[in-house]
Amino acid sequence: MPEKPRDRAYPVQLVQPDGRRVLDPEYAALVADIGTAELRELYADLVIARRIDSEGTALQRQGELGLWAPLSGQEAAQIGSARALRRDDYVFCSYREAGVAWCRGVDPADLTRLWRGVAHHCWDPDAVGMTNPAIVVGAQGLHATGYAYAAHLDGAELATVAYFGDGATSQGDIAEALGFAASWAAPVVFFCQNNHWAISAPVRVQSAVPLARRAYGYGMPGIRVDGNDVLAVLAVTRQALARARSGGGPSFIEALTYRMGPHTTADDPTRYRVPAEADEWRGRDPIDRVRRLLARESGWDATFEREVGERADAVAHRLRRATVEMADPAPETLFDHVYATPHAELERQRAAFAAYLADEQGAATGVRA
Ligand SMILES: Cc1ncc(C[n+]2csc(CCOP(=O)(O)OP(=O)(O)O)c2C)c(N)n1
Ligand SMILES: [Mg+2]
Repeated sequence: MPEKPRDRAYPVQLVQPDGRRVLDPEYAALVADIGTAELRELYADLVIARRIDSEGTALQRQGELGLWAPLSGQEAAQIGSARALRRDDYVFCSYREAGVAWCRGVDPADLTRLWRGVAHHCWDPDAVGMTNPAIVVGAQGLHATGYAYAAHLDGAELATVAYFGDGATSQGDIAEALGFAASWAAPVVFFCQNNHWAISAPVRVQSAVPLARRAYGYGMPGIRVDGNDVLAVLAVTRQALARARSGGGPSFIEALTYRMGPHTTADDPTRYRVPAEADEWRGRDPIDRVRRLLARESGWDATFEREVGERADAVAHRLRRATVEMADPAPETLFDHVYATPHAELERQRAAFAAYLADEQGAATGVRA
């Protein structure tokens, strides 16, 4: 059995919202190498993640994307966990992890292809060790577990991370992944971003106990962390990854955070939540927190702030330009890459679709085939 995690009354936190450090020798030791220079880089990552997000949202509002799933508010959960990873680790994500993608080295020009509807994918997963956005809630937990277990059999010292939300914990796929991973000691970290909402369903209807506590029932440690504290998230993720890579099996991390924006650009959160909730979380903003910490520890100046802003703008510019210049694919290519090998039914559907398109064109031009 895994060690029963110490039942902490509060989530792990290393920096308070006002930028003061929290005395926690156990977890501070895990990020002892993060000095001012490294903290500045984490700050830049947080700002860039938010900038990617605001650009994605703007592009959707301007009609350039069909959909965008905003991450605003969740930057520290994504950056802190992703910066704990090694190159050969593998990320299995949901649809909201553009900040993780940034850390994995996904070209900003590749981030929107799927959301623009011009391809079935955004980037080459093996080039960056991260899967493409997955819409089927929770499915990636199984993929992360299978990959991790296979790597374990191969003797590879790597770990996988499954990113999913609070709502996904109610999915059978996540339950199956947790059970299998624990029983077979698969080196996977289950990283749950508890942003308190699953579209319009509040987290309280997903579980009667803190989500992390459920991990123990599956046979793995579960830990709650302040998901808006990038250093705390880095610390707990490093701990879980080290455990996974050294044969200690899976862990469950519940990062407490908040989705500041809508579920997706197709959602209107004013219909199901009160503004006071977001106001409260604004006071725990993950970027303000690191800015205050840097200011307290003489790591902040106007030049640095300007440079980070310029870096973020350059990323956003690349993302925007690539998006608006993406060519529309030929409609028949919709059928490509759906199956590994062609088959007769697929060909029949492709031919029927081609005939339909020809008919549509004929109707538009007045020339019927
Ligand atoms: C299997 C499945 N069921 C339902 C949906 C519709 N759906 C999309 S996102 C979502 C809520 C997920 O909430 P959560 O896991 O908390 O993640 P968050 O969106 O908050 O990041 C639902 C129900 C889906 N995409 N897949
Ligand atoms: Mg959620």
